[in-house]
Amino acid sequence: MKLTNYVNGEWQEAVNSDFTPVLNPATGEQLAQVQMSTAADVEAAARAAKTAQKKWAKVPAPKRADYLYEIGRLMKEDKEHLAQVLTKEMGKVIEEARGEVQEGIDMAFYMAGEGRRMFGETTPSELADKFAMSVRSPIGVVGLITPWNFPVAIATWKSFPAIVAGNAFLWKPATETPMMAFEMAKIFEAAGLPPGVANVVFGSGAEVGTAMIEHPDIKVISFTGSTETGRKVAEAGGRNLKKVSLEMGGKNAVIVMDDADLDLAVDGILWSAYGTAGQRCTACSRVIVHKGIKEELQRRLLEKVEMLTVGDGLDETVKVGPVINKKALEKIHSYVEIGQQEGAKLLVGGAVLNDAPLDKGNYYAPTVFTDVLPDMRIAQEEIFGPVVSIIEVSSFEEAIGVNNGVIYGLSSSIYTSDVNRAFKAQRDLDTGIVYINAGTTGAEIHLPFGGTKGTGNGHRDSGVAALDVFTEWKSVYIDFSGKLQRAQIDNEI
Ligand code: UN1
Repeated sequence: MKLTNYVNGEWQEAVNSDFTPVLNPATGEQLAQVQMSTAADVEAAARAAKTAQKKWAKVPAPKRADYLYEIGRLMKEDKEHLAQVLTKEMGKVIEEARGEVQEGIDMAFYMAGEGRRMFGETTPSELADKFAMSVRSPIGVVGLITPWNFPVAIATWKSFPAIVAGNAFLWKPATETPMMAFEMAKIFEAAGLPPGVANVVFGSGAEVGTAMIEHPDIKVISFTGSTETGRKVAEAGGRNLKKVSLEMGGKNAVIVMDDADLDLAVDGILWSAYGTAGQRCTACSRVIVHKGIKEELQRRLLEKVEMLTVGDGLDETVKVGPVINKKALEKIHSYVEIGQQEGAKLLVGGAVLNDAPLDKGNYYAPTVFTDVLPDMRIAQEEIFGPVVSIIEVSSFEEAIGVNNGVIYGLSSSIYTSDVNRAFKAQRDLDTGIVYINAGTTGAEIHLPFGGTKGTGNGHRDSGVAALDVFTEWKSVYIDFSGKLQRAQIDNEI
């Protein structure tokens, strides 16, 4: 199968005809070939989007929302097929793939609801016989750059608010997961979205991403990916005076206090550390544990880690799928070596799994390090794989300090049965998402998603906050006095 761009409601070959193979990370098998577009394709898509957006902005928001209801319905109808493609292409286990598609469906219906809200504000004017209000207005053409780890959900967090708010978009999905974008584009087409409102351009970040950021008609760039790339996007975006919304890395921790329900904590750690083979921005990669229960927590955790089945995610009994590609496998292993050199103690895992039947895919053993110190590289840098570092602390305050002592700020979690500690923690943990008595993953689409410090730049995906990225405030004053009324001058009582 050859995946071509979707531009102006048509399936179009890119200007140059280079294709790159798409591989199944579980088997190494080639699934498809994807078009590697150029700046010329971005130009064509931006032109189509600009024309389409002018009309789209005039469609009333509740009508724009009707397309999202239809998109949601089609995704629901196609849920199992979408989940199967997702597992084959990205590797996450089928149960999680179904969950991710569900996240997209939820986003469709939630954002469709915004079509009938999209509240503005009315505000008293300082002048008599004058009415003041602020309304959300569409921005124009927006650019979406999405990662491979959540190829459906993250795309919906960005594209659905863009649609309902009256923008047209140009979407560059990750080169590792174009099939999901292709499936979504088919759904946009089937839902009858007017040509040019949704455009998908496949290709590399260096070529297509750069062209999008440099394009004068693309007013917003919403990016999810690494902090390193995000910084470059922000720099180029700044130069071009674009609004840039960034969601980047994480180094998320689960804190386990000495009054925690340990079995509950172990289940939360397992799910958030090894789900998606640790390849979530929200994945738990540090466990900060009170010294009083460290040995016991470690014992219970190890018992369960050793039972995790690793394999092809299409097998319903498998709990941990492959990682995305060989490069990721090498990166994960290099961190394990760094951890050992730094003096951390490897409790389990720490190896590439390549005995048959796993020899064709990219599998890494679920790994636990202990006796990790907070400033070691394995406790500071994002590994994006199934590797957990256990760090011992002696107090609640120390736990909070260790949690906050990284450059990232996406998600954090604390297990405690003390209600006072729980409330203090939700205030003092300096991440964009905090969980009490639950792991670090599992964000729901109607709440803002994003993080502080090196994770973001103040914007949020998802939730009603996403509308702030894709709309601009317009302040409207209606003077019904029939005479000149001067603000700041004619307002004495
Ligand atoms: C991501 O890791 O990039 O909260 C997104 C979660 C999911 C979304 C993760 N709902 O883990």
